Amino acid sequence: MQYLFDLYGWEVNVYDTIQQGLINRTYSVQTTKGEFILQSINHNVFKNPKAIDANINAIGAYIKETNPDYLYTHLLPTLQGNTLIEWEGGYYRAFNKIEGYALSVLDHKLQVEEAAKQFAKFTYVLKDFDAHRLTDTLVQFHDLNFRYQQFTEAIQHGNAHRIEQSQEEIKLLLSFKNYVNTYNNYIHHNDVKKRVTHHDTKISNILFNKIDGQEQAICVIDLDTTMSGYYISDVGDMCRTCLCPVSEEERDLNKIWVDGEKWQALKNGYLHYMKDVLSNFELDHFFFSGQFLIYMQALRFLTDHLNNDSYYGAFYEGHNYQRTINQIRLLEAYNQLA
Ligand code: GN1
Ligand code: MG
Repeated sequence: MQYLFDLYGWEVNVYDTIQQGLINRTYSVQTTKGEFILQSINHNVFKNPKAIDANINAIGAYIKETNPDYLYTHLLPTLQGNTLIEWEGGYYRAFNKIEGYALSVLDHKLQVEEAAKQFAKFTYVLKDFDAHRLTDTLVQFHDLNFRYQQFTEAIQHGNAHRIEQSQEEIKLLLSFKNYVNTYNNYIHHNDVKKRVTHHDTKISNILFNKIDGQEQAICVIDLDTTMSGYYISDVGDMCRTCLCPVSEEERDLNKIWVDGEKWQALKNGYLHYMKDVLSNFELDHFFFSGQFLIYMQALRFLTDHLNNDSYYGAFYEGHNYQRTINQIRLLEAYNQLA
């Protein structure tokens, strides 16, 4: 690590890993100049770290010019001016530490509204940025056809024992195929537009802070999957992670329920910025966003379980199976809002 610290000109007192996401590894680094965030990009998942770097910098430059007061996670350049470092087969980048904290569940509908506003604002401030300038950092990332296809492959060629044990969930997820049809009708509609979309709007990717005693969502983080996409991705992942009092990690399914008032708060917050930007057809799919994303996440967790946890990893036997049944229960609870 000393090699990296030297590139940034840091005199480091202490550093430690911090819990941030399932994919990358993140460190908090205390230096004589203050605290920084250093992160290694998971190269097994992100095959093209340079594209991530270029996307974040392109958006950063645009924001500096058009909206300099917007709080954005600019990449920190090394003393030589690089924002991405290749070292010992890994890829690293750093950020200034932004004062604030992340939450994995929200207790109050005001927090939901705040978070939804902040994610909406991100797409809103970039509404005139040509989304096609961004490279897809994960190809077909939120393509439900692709995720469904990966799932059908896993149920044929995956771990036979796990396939056998997951029959009930497999049947259930196959029976929800109509979401794939709705998704296809949606993406092929003339009034649907691709925009700069975050694609990982789980609630822990918002920083909160207390400002004048009031808790506010101040900033969007983790821009690795920011690319051109559909707004239903972002609203969907908020529905998945903001409306229920427990997270995808919860094993007691009785704790899973969906709060209708929080859903309304999410909608109010998101539409505060995006109401006049979205077409009527897009707006009509606001509720579908949640079905789309929760369903896709259930497919992805079960696919990974059947593929021996090769993508998400597992901290205990059956971890991705547990996450799957959590998300299926969440989907059922979400549908009760309709
Ligand atoms: C991963 O690691 P993190 O928090 O950035 C995943 C998301 C999933 C999420 C589920 C690149 O996000 O798509 O929704 O886990 N990111 C990638 O917790 O696959
Ligand atoms: Mg992420």
